[in-house]
Amino acid sequence: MESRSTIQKKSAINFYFTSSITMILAPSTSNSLSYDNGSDTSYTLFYFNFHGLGACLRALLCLGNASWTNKIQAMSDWPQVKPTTPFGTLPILYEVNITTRESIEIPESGAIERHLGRKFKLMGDTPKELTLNDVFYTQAVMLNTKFVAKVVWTFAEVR
Ligand SMILES: N[C@@H](CCC(=O)N[C@@H](CS)C(=O)NCC(=O)O)C(=O)O
Repeated sequence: MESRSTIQKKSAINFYFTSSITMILAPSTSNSLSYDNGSDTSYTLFYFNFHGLGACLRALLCLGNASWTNKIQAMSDWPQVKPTTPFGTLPILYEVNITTRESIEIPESGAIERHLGRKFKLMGDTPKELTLNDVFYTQAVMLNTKFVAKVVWTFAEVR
């Protein structure tokens, strides 16, 4: 059985590993980069110029080979934009069917992650695979929540 601190260190390593892959696949700081795979669905991911809750979503869009735009919100005019969003937070995913013009606006990172997982058929094909995915997902969210609370928002002397 691994110790609590070993598990925490591993979760931090995983977090940085995922972030590094995302940095290669989809830089967070470029303004409105577009990627086009010629499909009839296009996506715009609206988020800030850091990895945060956008990292996993950018990686999913790349792994799904989607046509998408990386729309970056500057912190300077966020106070004006905030009230125009559904919950006053980012990320938001905009999905448009280019043929029918049908569109959907999705707030909440977890909802977007699962939506893209379903769209790109990454959720599993059997009840067992779905459940194992769910277990892994829930565990990853918990580790990330703890990592953010303990490392990101904590003063060095308290860590
Ligand atoms: N439950 C939301 C939380 C979103 C959230 O807190 N986003 C932060 C950035 S990571 C944000 O928009 N902060 C700006 C603000 O609250 O004004 C989600 O998972 O999408």
